[in-house]
Order: sequence, then C-alpha cells, then structure tokens
Amino acid sequence: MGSTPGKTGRQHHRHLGARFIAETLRGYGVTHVFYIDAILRRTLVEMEALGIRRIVTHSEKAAAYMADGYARASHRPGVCMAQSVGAANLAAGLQDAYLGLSPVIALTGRKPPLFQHRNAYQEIEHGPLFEPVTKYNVDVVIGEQLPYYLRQAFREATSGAPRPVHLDLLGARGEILEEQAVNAETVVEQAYTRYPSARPIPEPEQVQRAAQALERAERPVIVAGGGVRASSAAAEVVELAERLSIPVATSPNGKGTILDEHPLSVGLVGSYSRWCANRTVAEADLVLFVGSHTGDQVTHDWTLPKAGTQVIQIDVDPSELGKNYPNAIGLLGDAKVALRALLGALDSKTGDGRWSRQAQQWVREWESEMDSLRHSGAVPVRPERLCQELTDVLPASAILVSDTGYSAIWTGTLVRLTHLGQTYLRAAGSLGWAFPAALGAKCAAPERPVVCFTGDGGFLYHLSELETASRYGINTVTIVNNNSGLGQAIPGINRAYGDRPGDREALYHFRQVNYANIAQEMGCFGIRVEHPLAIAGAIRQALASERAAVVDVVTDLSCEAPTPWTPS
Ligand SMILES: Cc1ncc(C[n+]2csc(CCOP(=O)(O)OP(=O)(O)O)c2C)c(N)n1
Repeated sequence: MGSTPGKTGRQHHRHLGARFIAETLRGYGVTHVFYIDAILRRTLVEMEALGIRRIVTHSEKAAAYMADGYARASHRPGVCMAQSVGAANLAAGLQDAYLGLSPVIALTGRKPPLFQHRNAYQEIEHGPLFEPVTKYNVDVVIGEQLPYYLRQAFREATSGAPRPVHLDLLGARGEILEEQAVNAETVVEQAYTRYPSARPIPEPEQVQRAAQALERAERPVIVAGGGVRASSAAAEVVELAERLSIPVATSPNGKGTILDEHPLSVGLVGSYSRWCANRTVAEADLVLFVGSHTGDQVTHDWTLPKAGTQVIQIDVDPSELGKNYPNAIGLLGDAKVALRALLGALDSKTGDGRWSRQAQQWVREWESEMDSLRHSGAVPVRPERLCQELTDVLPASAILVSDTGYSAIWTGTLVRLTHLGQTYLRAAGSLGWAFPAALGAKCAAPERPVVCFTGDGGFLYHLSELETASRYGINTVTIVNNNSGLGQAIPGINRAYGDRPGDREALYHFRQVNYANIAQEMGCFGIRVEHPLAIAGAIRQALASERAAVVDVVTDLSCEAPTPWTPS
C-alpha cells in the first residue's frame, strides 16, 4: 500500500499526517477503527477513501473492548481512538487487553506544550494513565516521527507477548499532527501485521531436558493457557498429549485447546474450574504449562500444582519462565514450534494409560454430578441448563465470547466445545467486556457466528452499544443470563453479613428488566425466554435473524457456582 516510488526511486513523498496514518493502518491490514468523536477527523476522511470502517461507539471503554475483541478474533492489532478528554476512559478499557495479552493500538489527542500546566480545559496527563496498561507508550509531536512510531507500535503490539500500545498525538483531537508533513513512504512490515509476528525456537538442550522429564513422569499434566491460542498451537498440544497419554487442563483463556469430549480433556483448572481438573493437577508429578501466566487464577492461588511438583514452562516471554515456579525447565520460544521440537525429541514410547484413565474417571464423576443440573427443567432457568442448550446449538464455526465472573465459570466449565472450528474468548476479568468485545470479534470475522454470554450486571455496562450494533449491522447474538442481580456477589455479601440483620439484597438485587424489549427498541432482534424448553429455539431464531440479537433468558439468582476444589 501507500505511494509507490517513481522510476528513478527518488520521487519526493510528501503527505500530511492524516493521509500517512490512514495509509499506514490500511497497509497493516486494519479494516475497522473503534472510537468516539472528536479525534483524527481528517484521518477518518482519508480512511473512508481507503475502505477502513469507522465504528463510532458510545463510550471509549467500549471502543477499547471492541478493538480488543477484534484483535483476539483476528490475530491482528485492533485500533481504538479518543480525544484528549476521553483518554482516561480509553485507558481503563485497555486493562483487559493488557491482562489478556491482546494487541490493541490506542490513539489519543493531546494539547500542545503551551497549554500544559496552565489549567487547560478537559485535560490531565495521559502518559501515567497508559503506563500500566501498555508495553509502548509514546508522544508523537512532529509528523516526521510518525513513520518510526507507527511501525514500532505494530511491532511492539504483535511481538513477544502481544499487548496494547499507545500513541499520544499532538492536538486535543490529534489535529495538529494531522496537518504536519511526513516526508516518507508508507512502509509496511508484513511480519507485524499479525501475531505471533515471529516463532522463536527454544534451545535444543532445554527441549531435551523437557522431553526426558516428560518421559520419566508417571503422572504428567498439560496446563494450556491463552498462549496456545495466540500461537495456534492447539493441534500440537493434543498431539503431545496423545503421544504420552497426558491429561490436558486449560485456563479459561486456553479453553478450546482440546475438544471437551476428548478422552484426555479434564477441563478448566484453577479458581474457575471443574473439580476433576483441579484434582488431576493436584495429583500430578509433573506439570507442563504451555503459554500460561501461572498466575493466581489458573493455579488457584498457587495451590495447584502442589508445592514441589516438577514444572516445565513453554513461553515466548523470558520473564515468565520460572516466575512462579523456580527451577522450572524453561522452553523459551513460540508454543507451536516448541511443542514440535518437544515431539521430535521424544522416544517413540507412549504412556501406559493408567494415569490418564484415572483422570478420565474423575471427569466422568464430575460429568455425572452435573447431569441433573444440565437437564434441569426448573423455572426460572438454571444457568447449567442454559449452558447445555447453548452447547447443543452453538454453530461449528462460532466464536463464543464470555464475560467474567459466573459467566466465565458457567460457560468455561459447562459449555462443551464440540468442533475445532469453535473459538472461546473470555474477559481477562473486567465485568461488561464481553458484549463490546463480541462486536469487535464480529467485525474481525463477519463470516463467523459470534455469540456473547453475559450476566445482566455485565450487559448493563455497555447496553448502549446495542444501538451501535444495529446501526452498523454487527450481527452478534447476546445471551443474557438475566437473574436480576449480581449473582456472583451474593455468597460474599452473605459472608460479610453473617448473622447480622440488614438489607443485604440492596447490595446485589436489580429491577426486573426485559432486555429483549430494549433490544427491539434499539433496532435489534430481541426474544425473551422463561422456560428451558424455549432456549434452543430462541438462540436459533436469533442466529437466523440476520440482525444484532438479544436472547434474554430469565434465570435463577440463587444458583451458586461450586467452590473450587483444593488439595486438603
Ligand atoms: C470492572 C469490574 N467490576 C467488578 C467486578 C466484580 N464482579 C465480578 S462478577 C460480578 C457480578 C456479575 O453480575 P452479572 O453480570 O449479573 O452476572 P451473575 O453473577 O449474576 O451471573 C461482579 C460485580 C469485576 N469483575 N469487574
């Protein structure tokens, strides 16, 4: 893309910043930008000419979440923008992308130096807002910086562990920078248009050590994290598991690495988990973490695996190797090529299957415990039944986007992924993320059905984006687990009250709201469901509606997720 040099190669390339930014984004394959006016207006005009879709949202945080969902679904950077006074809102929306390792490029405007430290209207310092949620955070004050900093933004976002970046552009709306001359050609470095941008190979000696440890282990387990999806390494994880009969657990972000019906799949491990997965990891004598941050959630406050268990880690970020498990055997590299190398280093021996049969037995016990809840005919609907119905109708190529909290526990543990073409994306922890993120995912993958699962508390955060969805025809299906309250909050609030009298319900109970009606009012398809037998048909109708759709399911606020299993 961009201007081509003349025959002599010495043609003078002079653009204005606006044209240069638009051409660079286009060149890097950006198809959508998510933003709220007023930012880069001249650039937006150039973008129209270049075919970039400009999605005007109803809050900067939602714009950031959309860019995040876009990035996670497409493996390409997502772009969001805000003017000066929107910068803090935009930065807040990057927290989930930062924690979820998603390459979002945030552009903001900033008033010129003469306005600084003099009570300028609508502006606080931007740098400190973005510092904890980005890996690259720079000011751009002259047009000539653009070629370097824009390229670096894509490079940083897509390299190593992908994460957000931020460019603060001169002018509250970036308008001063837009007018600056850029005397350079648009250069696109293809490697950084997507992630992983490179696939570094781990050191052979480490691969050998890991292979020997795996072969010696009697009860090995693989814990697959989000890095497996980032690296598209699911097939390699499953091949390794099958080769040595190794049970596979996943973090919420790693869900989808292995099909739920696979005999080696034990499910989600950690705090949002099935007990069978926690038990398997607790009993393991070796844990292979692949692309996992080994944080408090996936390890349930580092109780799983048990202290002293041998650990192997595969990670593209050297600072992760051994961070939480000292003396771990560390394979520094891309998950896909590291697993290939590991497979190549194994003797042909296979496991005897005793250990994996034990893990399977625990999975069967867990499944049978869930059976009656999954098929419960209760009204209001139980979330376990809702997840069963969703499993039955989720299309083979669907992207399922889940909110955090109970939404992540219900979908993560109970929605079975039955096709390799299904993708599961989940909030790293920010309530309300799922609906805007699903809209971004749909922009990135318009040919795939995108289904969002959220509680009513989560949905209310960005309900206004229903208007955005219907205005642009971003046709996702949002399933609202509508229990008229903050279900996950209840056990903790009850513990806080103990025996004391008082109005505890005031802390978690909402009005009853019909979200199907609200959806219709905003131009979407809306359907309300009160009986379990109506769920599947309603989701099918929503999928077929060819509109942005809401399936509002009235559910039981008293349903509590199981407490995570811990080793005694
Ligand atoms: C930004 C943010 N604020 C607060 C929380 C804490 N939190 C997690 S789940 C939850 C309740 C969610 O309620 P709802 O979306 O209705 O789902 P339910 O638990 O009822 O299924 C809260 C308040 C959070 N995760 N993120």
